[in-house]
Amino acid sequence: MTTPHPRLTLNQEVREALRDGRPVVALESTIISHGMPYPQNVEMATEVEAIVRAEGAVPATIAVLHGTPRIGLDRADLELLATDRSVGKVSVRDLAHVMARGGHGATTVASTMRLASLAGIRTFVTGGIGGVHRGAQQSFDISADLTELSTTAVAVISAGVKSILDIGLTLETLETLGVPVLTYGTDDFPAFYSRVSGFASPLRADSPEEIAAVMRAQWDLGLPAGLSIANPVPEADEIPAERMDGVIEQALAEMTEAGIGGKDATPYLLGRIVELTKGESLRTNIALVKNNARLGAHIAVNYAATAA
Ligand code: PSU
Ligand code: MN
Repeated sequence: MTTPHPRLTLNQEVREALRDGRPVVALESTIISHGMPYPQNVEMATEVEAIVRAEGAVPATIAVLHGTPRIGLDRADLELLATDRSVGKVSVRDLAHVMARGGHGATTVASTMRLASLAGIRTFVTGGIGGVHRGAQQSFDISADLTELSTTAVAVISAGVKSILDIGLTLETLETLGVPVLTYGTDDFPAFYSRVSGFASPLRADSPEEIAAVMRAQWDLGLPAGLSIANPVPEADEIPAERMDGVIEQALAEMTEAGIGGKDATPYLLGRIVELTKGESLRTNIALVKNNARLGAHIAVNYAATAA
């Protein structure tokens, strides 16, 4: 990667790391602006960057600021994303519009993947990916994260799929789209807050080296899809599925009652679940993102080492 894309601004640390072939880990910003309350959001973003660094990679948090897609942010940028209510939730369909208007945008998994790929970053850490919403048979609400995974060569490390979504239909859709779904260290596909979803993982990987080898083989073949790497939340931080089920049912019922849908659905549900669990879900969310940052950095280090 010698010529960064002309519409992107990379900070110096990220630019130099990519130039030298050193490991870089992309991080999204919707989780900061629309996924967690202040000040836990900015604390989480700062700590996750520190973990990535401690494990030997360079963090690149991604957002659109003043109309420019930025790869690698500083403390003031993170603070703005965490506090400024004018920061929109920007998925792939919204990218060009927020750029043309010179606005601020927090990028979702889908748009972060696309910008990371344009910058030459192949490893991306988040908390949870979007998927097929429950009731999608009627609403057609299927996250653009899934279509992006089918076309963009980035490995996305998450804690699986939340049961606010239809986990079975999400896995079926990922199969149709040709996206490898690998769970780290176990045969059970995880459900974000819980280590087990009741669904078997399509594929399994037992080391960061193995995951890096899958990435290399996938893209050496010219297969277009990214990878979904599911990393179960640590046992000490999980909320058992039985306990989350009732909370999620209640949040979904209230959302329907309030007539909320579309891009507001996921932020609404996450916020309501934090309230209903009296903050316990937020602690779990933060713990699993940090756990993913550790694994993601190890994957990026191993992937860089496989370069020819
Ligand atoms: N899941 C979380 N926290 C989040 C998101 C998902 O636990 O912040 C965000 C991610 O940015 C993801 C987006 O890409 O929600 C999916 O939104 P939608 O379902 O509208 O595609
Ligand atoms: Mn949606």
